[in-house]
Amino acid sequence: MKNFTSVADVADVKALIKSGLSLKQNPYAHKSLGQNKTIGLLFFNSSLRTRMSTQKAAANLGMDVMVMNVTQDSWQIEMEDGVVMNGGTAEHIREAAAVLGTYCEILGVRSFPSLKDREKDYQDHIIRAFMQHAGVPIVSLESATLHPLQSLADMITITELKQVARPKVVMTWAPHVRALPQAVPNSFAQWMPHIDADFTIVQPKGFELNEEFSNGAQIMHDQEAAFEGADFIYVKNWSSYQNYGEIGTDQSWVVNQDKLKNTNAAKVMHCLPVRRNVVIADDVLDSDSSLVIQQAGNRVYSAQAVLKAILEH
Ligand code: SN0
Repeated sequence: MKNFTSVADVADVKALIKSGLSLKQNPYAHKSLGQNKTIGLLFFNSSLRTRMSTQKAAANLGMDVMVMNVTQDSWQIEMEDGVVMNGGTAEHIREAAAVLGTYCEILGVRSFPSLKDREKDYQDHIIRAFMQHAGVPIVSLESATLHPLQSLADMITITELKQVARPKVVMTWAPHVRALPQAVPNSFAQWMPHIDADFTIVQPKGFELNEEFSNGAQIMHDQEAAFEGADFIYVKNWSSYQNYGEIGTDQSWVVNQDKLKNTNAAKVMHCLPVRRNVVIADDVLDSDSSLVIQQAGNRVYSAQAVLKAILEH
């Protein structure tokens, strides 16, 4: 694998999932693979799981890790080409990315969308600029439109814990108090057709995802009907794609224990961070129905499978 920015970068998704599950059994089996290699992790936005799990994954492979919170610790980086840099930005992405490429064998980049300018966000400008100018493999640590390390961890989790050969997986929208990216649901929808599952997305009218990503899923608007017989329920808020960045707060979509009654003892997933009793109720998060901790634990093996594949390239 050269870069890891979407499912399209993966030649064999099932093999990568298998690699993640095998690394979970034997995390230190490839300790010399990353020897004398460095990964740089650049955060334009907050992170807990992605930052720590990717560091751990790199360490398991024997790599050195450097981390920077770009917006706090570095110079303000200019992203536009051809501008006169007489404003707040001190350094251009052309230099910044190229320099970091001389220090690191792999670079990871996290950058969220503005949720104001849809066209610009969906160009995924920051990660593309790094791919263009760094000269080393780029791993998405969540871009404006996709979060592939999360989705791979989700595929690993479903494959690991499914009780039937072809589970029913339902991704449901849930309310939130802030405008959140579509990256996690776009990405989950993009990966789901690559595993054995029946996949439904349910959301209120006006919160349908970009069809480029949701293509192939069954689309519904009635949460109760969608949950019937579900084996896995993936809960996530996202702001509107159509009415770009609009927040949805409809409380009737909060996922609680009562809503699981007609499911096939569904396990509930969420990428975290989750706002309790805004998105998912305590009675789910504090019960055996919740997989969120196991799911987050698998982030290590998702990142490790990806780094291993890049190092072996
Ligand atoms: C991000 C998102 O894409 O939804 C990161 C998820 C991995 N989530 C948030 O920004 C949550 C922020 C909040 O205030 O709850």
